Amino acid sequence: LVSNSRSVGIIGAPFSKGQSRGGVERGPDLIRAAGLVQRLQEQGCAVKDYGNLSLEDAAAEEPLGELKSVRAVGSANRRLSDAVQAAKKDGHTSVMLGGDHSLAIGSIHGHTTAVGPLSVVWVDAHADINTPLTTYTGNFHGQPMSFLLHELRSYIPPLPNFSWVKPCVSARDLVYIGLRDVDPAEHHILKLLGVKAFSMSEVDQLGVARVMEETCDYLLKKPIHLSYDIDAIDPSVTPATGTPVTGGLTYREGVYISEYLCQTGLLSGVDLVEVNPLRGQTEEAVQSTVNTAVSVLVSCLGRVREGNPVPADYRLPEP
Ligand code: 5AB
Ligand code: MN
Ligand code: MN
Ligand code: MN
Repeated sequence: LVSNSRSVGIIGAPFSKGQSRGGVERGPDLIRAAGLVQRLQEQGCAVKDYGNLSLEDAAAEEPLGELKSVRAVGSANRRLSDAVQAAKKDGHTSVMLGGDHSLAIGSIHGHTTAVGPLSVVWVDAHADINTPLTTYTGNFHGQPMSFLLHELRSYIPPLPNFSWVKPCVSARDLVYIGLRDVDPAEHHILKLLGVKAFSMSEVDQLGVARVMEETCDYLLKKPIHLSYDIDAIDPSVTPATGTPVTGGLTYREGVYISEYLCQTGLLSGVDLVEVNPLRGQTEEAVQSTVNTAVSVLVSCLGRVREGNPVPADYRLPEP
């Protein structure tokens, strides 16, 4: 046994309508099948698996202008927000398994509703900060941060099934890591709001250790929500994802980010999103993606590569 006082609440969010590719709704079951719960228990976590939410409505939905599946995204996130609130009220570190990244709306909304103001660390190739009026794909997985930021309130139109979403994060409390595919309007928003961002250029320049030091020096001492898009990591490692972008984090950099945030003691909620088995060319490609997702998660919850300590009352066996 290993000493670890963490209790973890896992919420499966099999939802894909924040983008147009099927398969990402299989993420939660694949990540579980790769042994997430057992790995967490072996490292001493108390785990409660809340199972999968039922989020997908069968009914097809007409786009609202450019925007795809508006009502489905709104109602799925409302349910997710309630589930995350319940997990936080039960005292767990919440772990949301996606699903696509539009689910960050409900996950972060629920987290902050339960615990108060948060820091948000967004690890992603993309900034996901388009507004419903700047998006040119119409996909909500490219927009979640715009709904959450106080500073963007006046740029968000009213949308069906979104009236419950209230901005709840300040631009000052947001840090991006891994950016390398940012739309012009998103870039404008990041500069306008002065958002702290470590693109892949800064990871190259400073190294991941300094990026994490600067991230944690910058952030105030609030509970941290980590929203981890698997496409932050290089597609040579995590190819099975909807919008891969070359030039990403190595496996080791990706795990280091998790380890570092874990050891702050402030990590209070995690999303792991955008694992899509139908986007892997081979079984190995899918397994590499899923196993990396599990490594990222166990590192968020106390796994350290040097080996984890035994409990204080451990006695080395004598013959
Ligand atoms: B992901 C794009 N900026 O808005 C858009 O994978 C891509 O959750 C979004 O980071 C990628 O559709 C969304 C072109
Ligand atoms: Mn992304
Ligand atoms: Mn994303
Ligand atoms: Mn993606």
